[in-house]
Amino acid sequence: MTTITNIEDLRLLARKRIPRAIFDYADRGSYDERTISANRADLAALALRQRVMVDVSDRTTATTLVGEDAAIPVAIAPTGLTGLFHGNGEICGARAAEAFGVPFTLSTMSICSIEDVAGATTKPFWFQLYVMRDREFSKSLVERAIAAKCSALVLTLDLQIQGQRHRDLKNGLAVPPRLTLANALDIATKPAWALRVLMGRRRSFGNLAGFVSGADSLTTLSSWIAQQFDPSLSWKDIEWVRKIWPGKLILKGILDVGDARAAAATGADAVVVSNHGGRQLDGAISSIKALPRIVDAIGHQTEILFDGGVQSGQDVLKALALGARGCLIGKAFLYGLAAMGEAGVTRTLELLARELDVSMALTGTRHVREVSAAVLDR
Ligand code: HOC
Repeated sequence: MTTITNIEDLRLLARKRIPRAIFDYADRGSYDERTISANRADLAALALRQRVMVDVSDRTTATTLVGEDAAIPVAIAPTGLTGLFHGNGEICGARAAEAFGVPFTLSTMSICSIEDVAGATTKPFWFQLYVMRDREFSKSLVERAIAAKCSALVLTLDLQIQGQRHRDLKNGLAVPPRLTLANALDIATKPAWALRVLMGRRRSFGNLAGFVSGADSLTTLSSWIAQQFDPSLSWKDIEWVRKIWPGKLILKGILDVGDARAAAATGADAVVVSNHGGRQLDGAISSIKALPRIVDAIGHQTEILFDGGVQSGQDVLKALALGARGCLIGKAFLYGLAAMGEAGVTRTLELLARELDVSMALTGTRHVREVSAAVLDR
């Protein structure tokens, strides 16, 4: 087997090991995928500043994210359908994150439920909420997160309706996966995946069991989202969330300075600068381009996390240089998971940690909390 030296190696392995429809769900974005490309290109365009003759023998990548210890400034992002990438995928992700010492976020649209993940881990994880039209159901999800002792609620703001993902439509992506002739032929070449996922107990949305008929046999995911997700969500709803959730609140999906100010005014503990990994408004600016503006506007009052195109420790360093406290990883997490299960998620985290540590040393940085714009050559 090829030696895995970077996230791209995990991505290529993932592509070989899981059905194309599932891989594409993670790998691709909405419409013409301009934003997904911009996320990567704008990160790549930032140059690092090489420094020499600085004693970097004593270094640390450790930090805190919303007050929680993190071995590296990274948290696992909420990703839908994670349990289809590997059997019990959310449990694998949460366990790997726990052992490595970084936060794990469980999506509302997960395959393993809140209770499944809580039962398989010992440290609190973060829960991501999509607000549904049925507010009582949304409230019940929050109550379940409280009962499971989740330590933060990540409220996603940028998916009131779904940006069209051409590839998912063309692939006929459904949950649980549908056995069309094309899918069956594809799956036949991935017997290990089929054994783990299709033969396993968890193949549909764990958190939604019993919620709506149709959630178990969706024609298209986007039509189901259109029926269920609440497009009327607005800033006044944050007060409602505050009433039902007593813990730390993280608002995800901020790209605009005006929105950032409104988010900070809610008193949220953190915001995530994000364009949903290029999966929502195609043509929106890259997250890294938005980051400095948002840091300027609200960095003095709110912790700022970053999400969008992070595929290496150098990307993490660049986001920190522009004012982020830490980064969320979605695709890099799913590639590791799909490639090698829990060990693959650990590998993703190890790769990011090692690259971050080496890049810190070569930019003359000892402590991750000391990273500033000075590590960039501008
Ligand atoms: C119905 C499953 O954040 C994404 C996710 C989840 C959206 C719901 C998908 O795909 O961007």
